[in-house]
Amino acid sequence: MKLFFNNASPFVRKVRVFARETGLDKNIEETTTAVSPVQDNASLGQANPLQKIPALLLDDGSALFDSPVICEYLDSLHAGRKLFPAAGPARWTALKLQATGDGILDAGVLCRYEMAFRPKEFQWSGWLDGQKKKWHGGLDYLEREAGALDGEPTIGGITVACALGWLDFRYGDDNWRNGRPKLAAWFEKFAARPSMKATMPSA
Ligand code: GSF
Repeated sequence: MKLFFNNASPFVRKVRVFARETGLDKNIEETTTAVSPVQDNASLGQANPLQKIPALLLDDGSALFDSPVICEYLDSLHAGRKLFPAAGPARWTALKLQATGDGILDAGVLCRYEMAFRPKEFQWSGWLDGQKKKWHGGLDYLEREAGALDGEPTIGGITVACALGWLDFRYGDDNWRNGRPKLAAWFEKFAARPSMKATMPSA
């Protein structure tokens, strides 16, 4: 399997952490891929028509995207404890945590694109503030529901941890830990896992 990846992408990090937690990382070759919302990347487009990473090229030539789909596929490949719980309350909790982490990232990534790619004269602070409100809403929700993150890792915890790690990486000044002590304490423990330490973001 070949993973289109770069070290700055939090969605790719989800897949890399997931692969390490399930012992599948040795089966995945990584190919460095630059992405931009305003530049064509035809070779990535063959694997993912949306031209986003992560995309996973399988040995039969087919490809999977996006991060939730790739992670669920990886979960089908190993015989250990499943990180996507089977149908029932635990599954909905894990999926909702995943959706919250992904949503925080979607909002944060859109803000970065606004600032990095849109010409300054067209940037709109009201729009940036609106996205920031979304990611802060997600963080407040996680603080209220922090108990749901306890226990063995699931796709929910992995996603939330990658989102928080990315906020540290890109928006350190925003200080997401302020007023969110339970989430901060949970993250400190989770971030010490070898899978997280081996996948620290870098530019
Ligand atoms: C989001 C992937 C994404 O935005 C997923 O895989 O879960 N829902 C998808 N990837 C970004 C890179 S990153 O910030 O992780 C990407 O590929 N952006 C390129 C673009 O053209 O938007």
